[in-house]
Amino acid sequence: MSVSWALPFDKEIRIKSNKEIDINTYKKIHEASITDVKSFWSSVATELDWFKPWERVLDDSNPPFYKWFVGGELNASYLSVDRHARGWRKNKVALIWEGEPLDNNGNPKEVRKLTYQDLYREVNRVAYLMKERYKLKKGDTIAIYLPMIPELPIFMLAAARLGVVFTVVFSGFSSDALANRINDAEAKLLITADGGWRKGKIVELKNIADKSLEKTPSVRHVIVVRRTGAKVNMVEGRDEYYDDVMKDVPLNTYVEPERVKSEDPLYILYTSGTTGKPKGIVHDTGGYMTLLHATMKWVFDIRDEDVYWCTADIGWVTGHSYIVFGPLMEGATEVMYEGALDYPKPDRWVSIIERYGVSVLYTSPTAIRSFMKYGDSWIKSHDTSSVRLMHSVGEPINPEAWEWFWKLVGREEIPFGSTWWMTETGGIMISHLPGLYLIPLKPGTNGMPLPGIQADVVDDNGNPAKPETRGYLVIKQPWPGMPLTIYKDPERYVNVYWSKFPNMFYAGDYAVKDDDGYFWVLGRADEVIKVAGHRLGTYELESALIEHPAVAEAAVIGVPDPIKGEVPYGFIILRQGYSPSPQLTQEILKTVREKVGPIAVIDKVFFVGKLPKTRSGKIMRRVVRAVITNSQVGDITTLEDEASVDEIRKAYEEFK
Ligand code: 6R9
Repeated sequence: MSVSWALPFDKEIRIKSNKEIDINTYKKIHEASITDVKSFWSSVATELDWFKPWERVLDDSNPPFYKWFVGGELNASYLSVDRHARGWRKNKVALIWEGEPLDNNGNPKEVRKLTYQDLYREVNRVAYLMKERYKLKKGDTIAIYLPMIPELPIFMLAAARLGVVFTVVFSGFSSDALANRINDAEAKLLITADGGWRKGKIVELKNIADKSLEKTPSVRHVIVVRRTGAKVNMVEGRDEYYDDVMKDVPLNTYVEPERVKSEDPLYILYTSGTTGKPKGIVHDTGGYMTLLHATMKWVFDIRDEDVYWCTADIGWVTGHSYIVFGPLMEGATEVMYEGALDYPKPDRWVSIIERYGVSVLYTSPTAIRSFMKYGDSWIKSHDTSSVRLMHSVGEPINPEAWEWFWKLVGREEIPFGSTWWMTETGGIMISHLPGLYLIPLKPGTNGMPLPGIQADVVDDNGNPAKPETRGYLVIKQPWPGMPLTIYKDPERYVNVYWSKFPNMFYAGDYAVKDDDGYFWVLGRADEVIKVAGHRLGTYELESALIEHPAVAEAAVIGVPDPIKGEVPYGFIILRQGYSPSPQLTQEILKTVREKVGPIAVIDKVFFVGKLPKTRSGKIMRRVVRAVITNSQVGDITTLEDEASVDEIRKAYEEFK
């Protein structure tokens, strides 16, 4: 658990809003919404454009494999593109994209603006390509490993158009991570690029992908988008450049959107858990799109005149839901960027706000804390007055960072929340709802569960936890946007999420409800860590560590960090014949980078002779963590050898 601050439960901030209501009124509205979630969500879903209406709102005959809007047919690509391109939003800008290399004045050298008509054209052409050239059909899977360029959402939307299930792999993951995902998903096509720009360097995606492709027999074709112009290896008969294959596809190509069933999968997104390899979370179409529609309205209050910007990467769920499907379904104008928020200078992000007049901003606590570190002047030198609403996501936000940001960018007058949700929930679950009803703000809180979402904090026995007491976050009724399953592993889906407490979805987070009923998510209760908002499993990092020939055993824990929220520390037992050295540390870290990817940076490595273990041999990471964070070690009666605790303490003291 990464939170070390005292929660300011009593601090209440009221802002001017015609949606303002007091917390008790909200509670009554919420209570009413969850007495009958089926009719509640059914009324929301009617706002979507269905090809065929559903026959049953919820099929709950086989819990926890719930199916929403059964019998209904729709298409996520049609909802996101066709409706706007064929109506009055035809010439409205959907996507404003800027690339990374910026000039000396901090202006982008490349900006692309795609209207809904442009998007429609490209999505149709790519769908045609997938269907006719690569013979993909509904139910096939593909993998996408692209930088943050417009082709990324275009390929996702084109796949959705055909009912082809896609899995996007974040461009910070390694060849091994990519290969594992491709193999689990049995992807037939891989879309990648000759590279992408990040902080002045080229991320060589095709070169990385080449290594994966040595062990991914399912992939028959690779499409390579030219982005950097770098020369890459092209395998005859397998690899083709995007611009080459698109040459023959006419501009007026139309591919009829597949009428997919509501419960048909839209995508698979791999995410880390406590143990084992990453889990392929499968999202449906009808429920997922319904939740996105609701949250775009309620949480972001999205309007046609807005310029919306979510600063996440599409490789994570936040980008899937709130860069691709959510905002486009609502016909919004949004900003997308390649590179980093603070490169070449710490004001890149504020200059983006200024340049495009961003009005709705969705960003992360890590970003906010790093802006805070750079200092106010970078922000003050730009005009951010267009921002009228903002939220953060990915990790808890500490009240200091919240207040600083709210004063400086929020002018102490606009709604600013911290939306809680996760890959598994598909969309936002706990939040402030400035577009619907606005309860008073509190710095650092997540707010209240959305209407139709029955979230709660429970104790070890699954009973509601007392107010202001730490418990586990659960969701007590099915919701649209919930996973269909874990890909090819339904049993694991039941075990991980539905077995800790009967009939409740266990999120894996610690949380507190305050006396007013506000939720405060504190951090993970399991072995998942959030490094700069990126979700990593300690198990994956440990597996990568022990790949190095010098490493006999390894334990990784998340340690609080003032900017990134958490950073991983690694504790290593070396094999006989090896001794600690800075060079060995570097080598070991390189192995982790190769196995997991450049995002997996282990902050510190400690060499120890013993690790705290249970008598059955399980490493007790919580004991390691307690020593490092100087907190109560707790019950260590199951510990096999108490000297291991001193070992950790000693190694850490020496480092300090
Ligand atoms: C959307 C996303 C999920 C985990 C989740 C929790 C943490 C996300 C948060 C938050 C406190 C918030 N988390 N938002 N904690 N306040 N507003 O991040 O999905 O990558 O699957 O991570 O992130 O710990 O369990 P994902």
